Parts: sequence; structure tokens; C-alpha cells
Amino acid sequence: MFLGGPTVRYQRFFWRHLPVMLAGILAGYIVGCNKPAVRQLFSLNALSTNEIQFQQPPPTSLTTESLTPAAISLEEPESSTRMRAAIVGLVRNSDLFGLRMAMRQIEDRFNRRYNYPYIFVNDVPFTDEFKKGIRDMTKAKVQFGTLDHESWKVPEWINATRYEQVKRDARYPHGEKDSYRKMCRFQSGYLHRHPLLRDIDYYWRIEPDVEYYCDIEYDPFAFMHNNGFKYGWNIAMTEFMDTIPTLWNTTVEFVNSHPEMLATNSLWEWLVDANGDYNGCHFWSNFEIVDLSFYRSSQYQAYFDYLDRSGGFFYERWGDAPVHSIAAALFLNATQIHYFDDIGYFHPSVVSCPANSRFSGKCVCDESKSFVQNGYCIVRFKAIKQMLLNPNSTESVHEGPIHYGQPAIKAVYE
Ligand SMILES: Nc1nc2c(ncn2[C@@H]2O[C@H](COP(=O)(O)OP(=O)(O)OP(=O)(O)O)[C@@H](O)[C@H]2O)c(=O)[nH]1
Ligand SMILES: *[C@@H]1O[C@H](CO)[C@@H](O)[C@H](O)[C@H]1NC(C)=O
Ligand SMILES: *[C@@H]1O[C@H](CO)[C@@H](O)[C@H](O)[C@H]1NC(C)=O
Ligand SMILES: *[C@@H]1O[C@H](CO)[C@@H](O)[C@H](O)[C@H]1NC(C)=O
Ligand SMILES: *[C@@H]1O[C@H](CO)[C@@H](O)[C@H](O)[C@H]1NC(C)=O
Ligand SMILES: [Mg+2]
Repeated sequence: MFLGGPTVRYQRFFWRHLPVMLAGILAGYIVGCNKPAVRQLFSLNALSTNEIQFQQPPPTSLTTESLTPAAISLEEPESSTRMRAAIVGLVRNSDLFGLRMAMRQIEDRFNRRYNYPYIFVNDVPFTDEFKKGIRDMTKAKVQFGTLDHESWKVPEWINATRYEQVKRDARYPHGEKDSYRKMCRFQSGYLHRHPLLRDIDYYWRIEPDVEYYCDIEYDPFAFMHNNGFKYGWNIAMTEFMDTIPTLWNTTVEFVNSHPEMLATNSLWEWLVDANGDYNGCHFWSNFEIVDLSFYRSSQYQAYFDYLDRSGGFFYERWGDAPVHSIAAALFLNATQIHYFDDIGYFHPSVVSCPANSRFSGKCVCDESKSFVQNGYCIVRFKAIKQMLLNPNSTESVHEGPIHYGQPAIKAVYE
């Protein structure tokens, strides 16, 4: 199925959404790691005809979030079949207050009814004060752990001279920090393999200072399981491109040597702009609900190892958010990625607020501050997923260039 006039259509889309994109870029300077950004373009020529085949998916009754929620099963698991799942965070002792605030909301809005365990890990031992302050917040089980050296280090193949120079010259948020880079590498490649997570199949990531604005009246873990979702998110925007100059090319190299890993109905198109370059779109991983079999798969592991070897976590400042997101968009089918647009959420300084939450319902947030829902990356996500799920749809949710069956990404937009 081809849409007429992709270029014109894209330009219209661009101008209409320019104010939102500018707002995103501005916010990018306020917030850090996995953040919105100025879009720098770089090429994707390396992906060629033979390496990527796009097929239309079979018809499915499952439709995109918000469009027909009734099609999605909200059934709870039987009480005896609780999910093997936990609420998980990498945190510092100094995060005690911010984490207590986040937990209070998660408990009140959700977990006091479900009692999923918490797991917190740290590169240094947690203090007794920290453990007590956290345990005071919940009747659920809480486990505390530390990391092994392997998962929190600058690998031996990193050239120390070059790395020191990079940190001195970096002009982006957290650019001077060693710990921030170790953090991003850890969350990309090691958190899901931590021994405390051995017995869980799903995690829900939390961070200090996040807020939950709505009652969550179903079990998102069971919901993921029942619908076959592997990756769940609720904020998406463009990355600060100075932190990932070579991430996309490194990814393209990897995919070219493992073309079979690309999912049949992947969301790859969500990642590329009108020039076929990486558009910086990614899910904010400070909130993510994930079927850990995805991160524990040989594909994901191979991808992480390849990225790690290339040195970009240190020579640049690759965030776990773009790494997780690119992997999900390439290696999962679109039907396995879910937008939790019903979970009202705040991470400094971005709000995701469900519609009509100001004066009615159980959310308390101001949707007018929730610019991300109309942002470039979220609009495109919905449009592309909708097209994949229902290629014949005449719904006009799709804007921007979306096509099937094109031989090469580069050619799609020409
Ligand atoms: N144990 C430990 N946790 C860390 C370290 N650095 C960051 N973290 C945790 O990693 C998570 C992400 O760090 P943040 O500083 O919130 O990073 P961010 O959200 O990308 O950036 P900001 O917008 O600047 O907050 C948080 O849960 C932090 O507590 C560290 O050096 N040690
Ligand atoms: C990425 O690869 C393309 C095509 O090989 C090349 O033209 C471009 O310069 C590369 N970009 C970076 C930042 O290395
Ligand atoms: C390490 O990096 C420095 C600075 O970029 C460079 O001069 C040096 O040759 C590199 N060393 C090795 C072993 O590659
Ligand atoms: C994606 O869907 C296709 C066709 O429905 C299927 O063959 C393939 O196994 C799926 N891929 C993944 C990663 O589940
Ligand atoms: C979509 O349209 C094509 C061409 O009109 C048709 O062959 C196909 O059966 C349709 N698919 C669905 C799922 O309706
Ligand atoms: Mg944070």
C-alpha cells in the first residue's frame, strides 16, 4: 500500500508539528540522559535491499492503543498465578527521599493491592538508613543488592587517554561523568542479568522523583503477558544527538551482519526520518515494563556486546533508552510493543497525562502540560503501528511517510 506524495505529506507533517518539536528540543536542554534533542542527520546507506524484507502482517484483531481498548484483554491472572515480576531500580543512597516519594505513589496507586516485590541495586552497599526508609514505605518484600565489578566498569578495551579527552570536551548533560556512563551501560546490558532478578520474568523500572498520577486498576505485568507484549513504554521523544553520533551506524553494521534478527513486522520505520537517517526517537526507559526474555535473548545480548565492544558507551554517552528502544523497534514485532498511555507519569521534567484528567476520573494531572502525546515520536509510533496492524485501514492516524515493501530504507523517501 502506497500513500501518494510522501514528500509533500512529510513537509506538511513537519510544519504542523514544528511547535511541539521545538518544545521538545527546549526541554532537552533542561533534562538529561535519554532526552530530546537537536536532530543531526546521518546516513543509512549501508542497509541494502537484500538485508531487509518488509512483509505485510497477517490481519489481527488487536489494534493500536486508544483506538479500541476493548480489544485488549484486561483479565487478571488467577490469584494463584501471580506473575513472576518486580519493581526494579538502580539507585543511590542519596536518592532515599526521591525514591520514597516515588514509592508512595506507586503503592497508593497500584501496589498496595498487588504487593509485587521491589528490587533495588547500587554500585556501593546500601546504608541501613536507606534500607529502613524504603522498607517503611511498603508491606511488599524489598531486596537490596550490589553490583559486581564486571557490570560497573570501564572495559579494558577503552583507551584511557581518548576517554579522558572525551569527558573534558563533552558539551552535553552529564558529559563529564564517568558514573553516568557506567550507569547507562549497566542499565543497557546488565540490570536484567543481576542475580536478584533471576527468578522474575518481568520488571517495571522506577527511578527516584518520578510520579504516578493515576490509579492503575489492573496488573500491567499480567496485561503484558496476556497480550504477548514484550516491551511497554509511556514517554517517547527524540534523543540528544550529540550523545549518540555513531550509535545508529554501529547498529546498522550489526544488523547488516545479522539480518535474520530483524523482526518481520518490526517498527524500524519509526526510527528513520524522511532522509532515511535515525530520527532520534526512543522510549524513555526510566519507565519501562519489559518481558525480560527479550533482554535475555541471544539477539539482544549479541547486540549489546557489539555496542559495548565499539566503545560508544564511553567515547560518546549512549543512553540505555535509545539502546533499549532501537533493539525493541528492530528485533520485536510491532504487536509486541505497547504504549501505556493510560499510565499517568512524570519524570523530571516531562509529563505523560491521559486525556480528560483534570476534572474527572482518578488521575490528577494536567494534560495541557503533556505535550509528549502529540509529539513527533508518539504520533509516528501510533501511525506506524496502526498501519502494520491494519494495512487496509483508512483511518487518518498516519501522517508522514509510511510505506511497505520498499527495497531499501533510503529509497523509501525519495
Ligand atoms: N547506584 C547508582 N545509581 C545511579 C548512579 N547514577 C545514576 N544512578 C541511578 O540511575 C538512574 C538514572 O539516573 P538519573 O540521574 O536519574 O539519570 P537521568 O534520569 O537520565 O537524568 P536526569 O534527568 O539528569 O535525572 C536513577 O535511578 C539513579 O538513581 C550511580 O552512580 N550509582
Ligand atoms: C554513517 O555511515 C554513513 C554511510 O556509510 C556515512 O556516510 C556517515 O558519515 C556515517 N556517520 C558517522 C557519524 O559516522
Ligand atoms: C589512545 O588514544 C590516543 C588519543 O586519541 C591516541 O593518541 C593513542 O594512539 C591511542 N592508543 C592506542 C593504543 O590506540
Ligand atoms: C513476528 O511476526 C512474524 C509473522 O507473524 C513471525 O513469523 C515472527 O516469528 C515474529 N517475530 C517475533 C520476534 O516474534
Ligand atoms: C487489503 O486490501 C487488499 C487489496 O484490496 C486485499 O487483497 C486484502 O485482502 C485486504 N486485506 C485485509 C486484511 O482486508
Ligand atoms: Mg532520572
